Amino acid sequence: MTTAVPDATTATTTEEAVAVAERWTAHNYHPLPVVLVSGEGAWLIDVEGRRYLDCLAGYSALNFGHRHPALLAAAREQLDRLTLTSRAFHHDQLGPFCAELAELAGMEMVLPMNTGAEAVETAIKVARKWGYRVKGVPHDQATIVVAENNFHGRTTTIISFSTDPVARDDYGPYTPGFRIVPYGDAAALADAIDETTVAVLLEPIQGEAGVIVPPLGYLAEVRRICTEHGVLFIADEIQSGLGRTGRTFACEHEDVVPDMYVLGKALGGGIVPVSAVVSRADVLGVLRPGEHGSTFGGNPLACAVGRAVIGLLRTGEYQERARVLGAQLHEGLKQLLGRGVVEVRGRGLWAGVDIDPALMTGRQASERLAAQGVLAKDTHGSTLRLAPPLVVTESDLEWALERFAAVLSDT
Ligand code: IF1
Repeated sequence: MTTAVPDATTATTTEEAVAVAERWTAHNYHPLPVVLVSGEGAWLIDVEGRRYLDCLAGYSALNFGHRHPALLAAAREQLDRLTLTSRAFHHDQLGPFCAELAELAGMEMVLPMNTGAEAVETAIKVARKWGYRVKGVPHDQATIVVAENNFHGRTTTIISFSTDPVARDDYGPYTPGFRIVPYGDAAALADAIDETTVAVLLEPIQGEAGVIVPPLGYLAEVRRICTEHGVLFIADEIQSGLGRTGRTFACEHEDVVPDMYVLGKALGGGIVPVSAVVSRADVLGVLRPGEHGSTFGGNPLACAVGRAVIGLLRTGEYQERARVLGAQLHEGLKQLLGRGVVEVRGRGLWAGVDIDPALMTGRQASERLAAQGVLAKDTHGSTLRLAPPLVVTESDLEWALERFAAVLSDT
């Protein structure tokens, strides 16, 4: 049978490579028709040699850009030593990684995992275990308060408390024990807490919802309410953390310290999946051997890369870049208000831009930007998310903003 699809190994054009991927890959994404082959810093090159400025950065998994030399060096050195042992044994990178991450977060203990969703699931399990063993919540009655329009990953339990039908529908039966309240409404959150409540799980800034920054004082109020009710404040900083908003953690903008940080994405330097729950000993200490785990969690290669990432964050250089360049990004975007942009939100090098729906959808905007050499991603409707790597330069941003203005005016 002659197949219309080119042979996977001989595809050379964008169309051919897309056709091969579409033939053999499940269609759980609708990617832009861009086939990338290499990357350096904030720039990418596609299969036909075209260059793009990356303004998505892997949804903040590439805060340090593509193939950061220090991160590659750490990975290469570890590749030549030891990559995986399982947690059945110790290895020489695990202790230092956990100690250095705990110190960066001002915490006492780390549970290393791989993906963000695994770390969120870990936080949920630890909060429930803490609720039963420490707080004394009646067994199998634990509740966790979450926010409308949350995004914490795609496991069956996590989508059980999603309010996005696309992420949730037709995956039932759903995991019980979650209460959903409006994001930004501290009174509603307090009302949802009772003697069964073990935790509040929030993104300090909601990413997928469209880079929604809560009202100033909200995080501090959540912190006060959780302390008052003896409930764990779990901050999902998988996307907002590790420099993206101009601070190591987004909670710092309100001088808030949660009971648990959930980290991921950039912790792996854009090289390997690395995630972790970072907390106090009285919280993570509830776990006994055999009660949780992962084949790859805390593996030597992940820890070596993670340690190099922590080293980059320790100087404060990337947080400063996000502050300074973020101000330039937001100033430039505000110039587009009334010229096709209806609202700009965000912090640091992270923006949610609402485009006038009468002009174009977010998807159309991302397609037109790609044709101009800028890679970005829409979220819902006509919202575009901009999150370049923190290694982006002033002139890169100027160039991208000019192209964004051109896309908006060329309608
Ligand atoms: C996809 C969205 C962003 C996250 C927060 C946990 C996770 C994520 C705050 C889970 C992951 C990714 C998932 C990826 C696209 C991207 C995403 F569009 F899905 F919602 F960023 F907004 N907490 N977000 O943002 O981490 O298990 O993926 O490592 O699923 O398409 P993960």
